[in-house]
Amino acid sequence: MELDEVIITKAIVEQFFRKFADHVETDIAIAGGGPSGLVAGYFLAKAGKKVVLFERKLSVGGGMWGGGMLFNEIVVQKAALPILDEFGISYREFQKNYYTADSVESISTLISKSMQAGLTIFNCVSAEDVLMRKSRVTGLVLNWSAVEMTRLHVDPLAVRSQFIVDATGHETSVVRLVQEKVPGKLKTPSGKIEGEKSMWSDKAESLTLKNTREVFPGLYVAGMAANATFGGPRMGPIFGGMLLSGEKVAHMLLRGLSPKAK
Ligand code: 48F
Repeated sequence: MELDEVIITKAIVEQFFRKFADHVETDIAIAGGGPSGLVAGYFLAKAGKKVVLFERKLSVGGGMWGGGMLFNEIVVQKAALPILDEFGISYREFQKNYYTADSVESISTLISKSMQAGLTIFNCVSAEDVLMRKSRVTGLVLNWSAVEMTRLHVDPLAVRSQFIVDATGHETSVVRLVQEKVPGKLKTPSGKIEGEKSMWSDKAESLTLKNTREVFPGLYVAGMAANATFGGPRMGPIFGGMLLSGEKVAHMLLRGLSPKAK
């Protein structure tokens, strides 16, 4: 049978719009598709929640692909090995408490297993604002990253969720947007973004978990965004804290969620 370019086009367009329309109202919307956002999405989807993730770049995965300084290995400490086991990512012991995993295997597996668990991902889409009702973040305002990059004057669209997770890494994009709109109201010591501190792996890894929490009604932070928001240091290419942070935010949200979005 002859293949028809118009049918190929219709298949993509119709299927995409069905998928998008199905995710304008969800239980959780995650901004940022690095390791913390993907792990959060995995556990939420696995628990049967309706969860969508928007990633600014063409390739999902954030800062994990390149390991450390483009040496494509990551380090994971013992405490996070159960998450590597959950995903089926292979690792080797380097010395006591230091394990290494191939960064490409790690991130590609996080992406594929989270999607297979039910997470829906839209790539090349940026969160450029939030929806807010009665001092609560209730959704994300989205635009194509290409529109953002080319600075075209095009209005965005919006999606609504019971909870939003800022997993945008060092950029802390969503918290930054809230800070601009309602200055001084974040649940941080100063009411503002405290800002990321210099590298200190040990301290950063434990603080990432502690800082994974609600920063404004309806808005949670995970991963490096949590440390940037609450003033923790960066940790470099050790990823246990990122994985555990994603798991922690998922469990916090599962406790707070009312029945599944339609
Ligand atoms: O930076 P990223 O990997 O965040 P993470 O999950 O992990 C951090 C580590 O990779 C590493 C580290 C650990 O040692 O410090 O940096 O906290 O992924 C964040 C993703 O968010 C996307 C960005 O492109 C990246 O892929 N992003 C940033 N701003 C937006 C966004 C936005 N406004 N909308 C959508 N995606």
